[in-house]
Amino acid sequence: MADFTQIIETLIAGDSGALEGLVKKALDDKLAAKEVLNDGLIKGMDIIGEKMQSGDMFIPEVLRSANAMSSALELLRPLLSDEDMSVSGKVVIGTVKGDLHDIGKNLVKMMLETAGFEVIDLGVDVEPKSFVDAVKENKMNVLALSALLTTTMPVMKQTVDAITEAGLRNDVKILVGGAPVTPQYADQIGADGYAADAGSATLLLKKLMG
Ligand code: B1M
Repeated sequence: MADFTQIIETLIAGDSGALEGLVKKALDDKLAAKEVLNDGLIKGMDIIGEKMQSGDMFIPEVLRSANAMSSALELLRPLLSDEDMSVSGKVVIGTVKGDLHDIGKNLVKMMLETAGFEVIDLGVDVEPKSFVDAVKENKMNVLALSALLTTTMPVMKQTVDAITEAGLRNDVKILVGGAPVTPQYADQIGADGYAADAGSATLLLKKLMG
């Protein structure tokens, strides 16, 4: 496996410019975009999570790293594409109310778009009603919910319930994901599916859309 130590350390340092340079170099050296993503950037974010938990990194530093990650992802975007562009699906995506984490959600959005899905992104901190309105107004057939905090997972259930109450449950497939979410939780709240990462989210949706 290639050595991603420098990418990981630069991500942790939150140096966007240097990180972009390293990612470009890795791609010039013919490393696969998926490898740079999974073994470099995502691994780095996991270490940042551990440092955050142990009090070795604080919010402003984590935010700098998150911004560096986002610009590095933009470089990878054109290379994470899928050859099969034949899917037709209209997806509303967002991070649920109370939750500001958007890197994973943006990655899922990016992969869905490159797989041919039309995606409306409502951003972060999205109320159940806003998801309902977006599904209704745009006649979307998929709702994709992201949550990174155990405290915001219940908002996923509130959102599924709001969709049901609005009479839209049969019109839309609901997909949930995010680090604390499990397949059991997806079942428990009546979602149609759970995906552990952006690649599986795309595969699962292709399957659900038949
Ligand atoms: Co926060 N944070 N954070 N944070 N943060 C975590 C999630 C945490 C695990 C860190 C820790 O303590 N170890 C912890 C949550 C603990 C818990 O609830 N279990 C935590 C906490 C506690 C907090 C605060 C409460 C801290 C505080 O204020 N004291 C606070 C909450 C703010 C809020 O949301 N209201 C907070 C704030 C922040 C920042 C704003 C500083 C920043 C977010 C910036 C941003 O997103 N723009 C931040 C970050 C960066 C993290 C960590 C370090 C990294 C998250 C990340 O981007 N990972 C995170 C630790 C960790 O996850 N290891 C942590 C990379 C990303 C690619 O992975 O998002 O998991 P992920 O997405 C994956 C999969 O989960 C999946 O696909 C992606 C990969 O392909 N996926 C889906 C995600 N959504 C999906 C949807 C799908 C399908 C798959 O279908 C719809």
